[in-house]
Amino acid sequence: MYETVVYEVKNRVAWLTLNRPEKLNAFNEQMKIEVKEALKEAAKNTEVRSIVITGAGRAFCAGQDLQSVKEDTDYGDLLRKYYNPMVQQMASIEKPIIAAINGTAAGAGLSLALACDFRLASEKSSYIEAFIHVGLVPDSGNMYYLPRIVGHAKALELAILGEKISANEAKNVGLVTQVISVESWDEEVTAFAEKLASMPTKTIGLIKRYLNQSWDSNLQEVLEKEAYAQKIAGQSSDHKEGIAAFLEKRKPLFKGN
Ligand code: LHQ
Repeated sequence: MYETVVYEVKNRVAWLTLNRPEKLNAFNEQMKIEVKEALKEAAKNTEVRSIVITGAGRAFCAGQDLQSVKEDTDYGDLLRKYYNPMVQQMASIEKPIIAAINGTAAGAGLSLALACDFRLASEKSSYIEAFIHVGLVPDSGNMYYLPRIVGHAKALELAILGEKISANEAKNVGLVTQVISVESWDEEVTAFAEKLASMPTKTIGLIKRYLNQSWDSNLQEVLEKEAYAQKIAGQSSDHKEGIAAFLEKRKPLFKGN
């Protein structure tokens, strides 16, 4: 049983809710351990074909719990022990991960959203690279993902000026995929997650793996990786189903393998 997160599986979707609302879902040690554990569970469960990370209450996540850090803590060690493995775990999970950003995403809470594959934004959500306000640098993959998502100049601006931006501003700079109204939030997030869960999961995993690797590869290497991935995708049962459905003029029923 988890204490700081709620984890449930419904209709092929794993829902991971950060659950320290009185602390705006800031990461204490327990929550770092439990998020990693719940993600492991979702990755392992073959029934699960998409993963949603969201927050309880009015925030998505306020980053590191600043009240729970001991004075003599080596922040480098803290990152190496908890945050960095979590970000690497998320990149290595070959299922789509959706950040359903219900409210404020700050500091490492924003990094967590950036490490997801999709970001759905509630119209109430806001985004702040809070690190600078406590004299820290962006961490937990923030300096990797932010410039790749919004471009170098905008990343620098957000990281150094540390201004809070709204959901609509986040959409305008490409930080989030979609802004959703409060009234249709649950329904639209569920529909998005369930749609992803009905897609060819194995192929999604390959796309995720090789798009990530493309940043460190040259054209020749990417071409070879595409050929390798396409050989695997071409042998999947979802590919066979996709072709059969196309020829029979019907909707495909993908099983995820
Ligand atoms: C919090 C927090 C919080 C504890 C709100 N902790 N209680 C990695 C490795 C090593 C070391 C350090 O850091 C890192 C990565 C990081 O994440 S560094 C950045 C850490 N995060 C921040 O600096 C964000 C701090 N929070 C804020 O700036 C604001 O609270 C935001 C902008 C998130 C929300 O503002 P408001 O909506 O005005 O809410 P509030 O400030 O009134 O907060 C509500 C409560 O939540 C309040 O508690 P209280 O008992 O007074 O009601 C806050 O103290 C608590 N809270 N963030 N990170």
